[in-house]
Amino acid sequence: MKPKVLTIAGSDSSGGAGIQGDLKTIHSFGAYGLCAVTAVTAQNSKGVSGVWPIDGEAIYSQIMNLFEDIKIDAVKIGMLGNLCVLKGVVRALEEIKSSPEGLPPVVLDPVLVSSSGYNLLEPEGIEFFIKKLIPLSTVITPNLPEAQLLSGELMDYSDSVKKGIESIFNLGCANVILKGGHREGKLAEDLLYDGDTFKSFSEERILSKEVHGTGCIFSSAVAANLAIGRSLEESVSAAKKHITEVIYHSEQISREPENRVCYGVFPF
Ligand code: PXL
Repeated sequence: MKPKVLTIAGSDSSGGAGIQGDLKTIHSFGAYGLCAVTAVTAQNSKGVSGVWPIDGEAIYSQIMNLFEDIKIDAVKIGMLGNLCVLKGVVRALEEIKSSPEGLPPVVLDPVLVSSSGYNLLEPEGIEFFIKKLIPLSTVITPNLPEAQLLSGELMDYSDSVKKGIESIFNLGCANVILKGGHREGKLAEDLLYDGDTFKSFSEERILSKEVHGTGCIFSSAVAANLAIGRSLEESVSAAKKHITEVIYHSEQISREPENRVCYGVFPF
């Protein structure tokens, strides 16, 4: 039987990020993807023009219905939209955690703002996110701006990067992966911290492309690999290789030649 991965995320009408990007990623690792939709976005390759979060009861019910029936091997959490949805997710995960089966590994992508600058979690939700959702997670996967926001550190040189990662770990998450995409250097270096040691994962930085949905694809690749039974280190390494391939093979989807945002095309 295929391992099952649940993505709790928003719908990206342009098909690159969110639920759509996650399900393609989960499928490409040979796992079976399930989803609980947190919000609908209206967007194309130029950016997000609207976000409609769903009802808190609706997200709770989607998650509980799946867990009641299906053995889920890993969960990925992405965009939440607003505090009501966030509370519905936390309520469901807390109930599952205290059930006899318990919670499978949870990969939390702290999606706060889209690359085009749209709020993907209302600012009122951030305190609850830190207090309640981070402690339920096995691993959190911030990029540099998200890590700066969560840690309150500027993180612009190597000592402050490690200090920032440690302070995110101290919010109660079992592991932290700082993604290297927004950092500088010839290689894109991700850092994994488990409260004890830092492990580095580097791949060639592909400079020429701005690719939509890379954070979603990376975190769902980590979740799919954990579901398959790989260790966290193996999962990060496989996810890192996968996202580098996706960026390399990505294509422009807009008909307008001057639009340079590319999308993963998943030829594999
Ligand atoms: O990449 C962040 C992200 C996550 N989820 C959804 C999105 C976006 C960015 O636009 O639309 C649904």
